[in-house]
Amino acid sequence: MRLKMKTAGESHGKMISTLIEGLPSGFFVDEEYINNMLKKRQHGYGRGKRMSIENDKVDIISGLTRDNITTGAPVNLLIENFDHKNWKDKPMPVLRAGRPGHGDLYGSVKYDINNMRYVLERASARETASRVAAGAIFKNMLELFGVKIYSFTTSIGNLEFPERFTLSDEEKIFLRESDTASPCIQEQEICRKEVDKAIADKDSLGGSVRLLIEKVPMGIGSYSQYDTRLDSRLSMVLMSIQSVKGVLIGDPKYYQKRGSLSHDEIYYDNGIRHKTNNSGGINAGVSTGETINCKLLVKPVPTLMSPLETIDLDTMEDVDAIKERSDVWICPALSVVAESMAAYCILNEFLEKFGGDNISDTISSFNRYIDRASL
Ligand code: EPS
Repeated sequence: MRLKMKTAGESHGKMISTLIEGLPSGFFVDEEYINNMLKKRQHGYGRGKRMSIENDKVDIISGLTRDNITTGAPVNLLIENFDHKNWKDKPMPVLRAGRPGHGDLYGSVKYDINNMRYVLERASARETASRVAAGAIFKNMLELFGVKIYSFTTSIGNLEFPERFTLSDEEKIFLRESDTASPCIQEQEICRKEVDKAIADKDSLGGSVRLLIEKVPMGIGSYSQYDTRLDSRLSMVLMSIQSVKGVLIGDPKYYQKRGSLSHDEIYYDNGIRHKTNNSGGINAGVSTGETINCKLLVKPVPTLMSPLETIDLDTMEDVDAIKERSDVWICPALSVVAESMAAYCILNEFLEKFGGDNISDTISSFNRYIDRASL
């Protein structure tokens, strides 16, 4: 059975929720770990004032024993929107002019929703809290197979940091606490300064983040059909994250080099290895056993304090887009969401390949595969 995750809820509704189907039984769900991931997603540098209102905590209402062990039944996760109480008794403000770069206009035309507020309520990246709550469970489960996932900022605005395709232990430790999702203090300082400048200029920023997925064994995914390729499945879930405009797997210079200088030579040393990893750990839709790495390109936040021009749909006349509370830069939050979505994709592949209704069956099958393939 494939794992399925669906989210529901609006940014200022009572709660947001996640429904997960297909988790094997026998797995301990660590609420503290989920809450830590939720906290990390909330408190990046460049976040707006909304984040001082919220205090995201998960409430798990189904699919677990009293000791927090999965039973194989659907798991339902809830997160309260604290801002709901500030909105619920006021009339819904009316929005008829879509912000350039936002989904307001397009959703309102598509669904014939007169008040664009209802569009942005669901299009909002508030929804990513639901994904992260589930992603924490997926990440934890993958650790049973030795898989670890990291994500960090690789650029802010037009400032690109030197490419890293691995992280040292020291960088991993720094990254854990960094409010800019940076692997070192120098890059963190640069990010903070850029955000401060954007705030002073009443502007917003985009950037990029790199994702590393370590210890996925060779043979995950398949070339046999377009929609079973690991790269197509991974890029689909990563592209689905609000503000992501591109996903690039492997070294961004891979396509510029000649074949003789780009493809990863194969050798044997206590297992099948590659001398380089330019392909980013996936070839022909199948994992190579090297670290999977990809880069996500993130557009600047669309809500601006110095607004761009748009039109009012009632009059079709030019107006300035709305100015309102917003985030200025979201790469640190997005890095947590990217880890969650990557965990969703990779765990799904593991459960499909190794099967099992109980997690110990899945682990036995995984171990048999590793032995059979001499990995
Ligand atoms: C968002 C706008 C801001 C963000 C929000 C996403 O919310 P508000 O309009 O209430 O100030 O803070 O992000 C979250 C609430 C969150 O939890 O990430 C948007 O328009 O996408």
